[in-house]
Amino acid sequence: MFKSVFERIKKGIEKTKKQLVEGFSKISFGRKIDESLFEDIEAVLLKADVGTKATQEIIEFLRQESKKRKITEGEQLKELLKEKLYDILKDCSGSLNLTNEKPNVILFLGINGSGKTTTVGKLAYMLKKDGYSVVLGAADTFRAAAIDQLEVWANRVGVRIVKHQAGADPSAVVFDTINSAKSKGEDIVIVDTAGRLHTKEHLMKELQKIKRTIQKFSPNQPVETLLVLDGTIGQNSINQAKTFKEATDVTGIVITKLDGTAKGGAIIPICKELKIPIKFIGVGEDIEDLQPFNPKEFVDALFE
Ligand SMILES: Nc1nc2c(ncn2[C@@H]2O[C@H](COP(=O)(O)OP(=O)(O)OP(=O)(O)O)[C@@H](O)[C@H]2O)c(=O)[nH]1
Ligand SMILES: [Mg+2]
Repeated sequence: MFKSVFERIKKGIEKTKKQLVEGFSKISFGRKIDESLFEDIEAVLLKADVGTKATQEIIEFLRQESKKRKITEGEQLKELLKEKLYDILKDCSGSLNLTNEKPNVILFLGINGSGKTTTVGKLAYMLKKDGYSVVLGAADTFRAAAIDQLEVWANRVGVRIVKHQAGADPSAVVFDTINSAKSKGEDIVIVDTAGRLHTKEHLMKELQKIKRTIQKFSPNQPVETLLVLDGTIGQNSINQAKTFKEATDVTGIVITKLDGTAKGGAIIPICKELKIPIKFIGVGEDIEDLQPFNPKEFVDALFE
């Protein structure tokens, strides 16, 4: 039995939902709106890692709007809250930039363990299902195990992989991958990279070299560059993301592991502060547990 997309998201963010809903269920909404109700909601939002700035904005909105709309019942505040969360998140989504040029190149970035390789595998599966021919580039040459891990995904999904020895130049792998995809007329190249914890200068140099390599093939095209952030660290991922953003143009964000965290509320400050579209969310370790980020479904799932 296949679960529907909605079921998957709902399941995926169960812990976040629990954090919010449990908190809300402790608050008795069945009372008239008063100051203590706002305080209770505020506490719940902070606990879900929505962050102080966004939480204040949300509470302020609830206060003013409830007055303006002459809302007096606690239950009605819940609808207002949903409205506000959706309003914030609706500008944060975006879809994959795919052009007619072959191959399209999607570059993955992110620190160790954020979920890059897993997401590369899931995305390859999704795109293959959509009818694209996909090839993976094993540009995480830092460890042999990283190449093996990507190869396992390639076999699982049933797509080609281009790899070099461990220790090879990542840009050389990228070059060979695109080159071979081009000669075979394949649609999409997805590049996995190493989790980078070196200096910022090192990061910048390496990424720029990889990007130059990609742009040799399509000079006028921005490279779809997806930054993978670990959802379990909540707002702490924001500074990490800023470092990558300074190093290179990031065109989209993937937030992983939303199934394993009560900090899913961080998606709000991530969206507000980084102003980079969130393109996908990871909601589990299965091959199908990657979903396009849909703000409406996300907010609905939080309150289901
Ligand atoms: N629960 C859950 N686990 C995930 C998700 N995405 C990735 N993981 C797990 O996170 C761990 C790290 O994932 P990787 O894909 O290896 O991360 P990486 O960024 O490639 O790591 P490095 O190659 O070491 O930099 C693995 O155990 C994955 O199964 C997700 O959406 N949900
Ligand atoms: Mg990896």
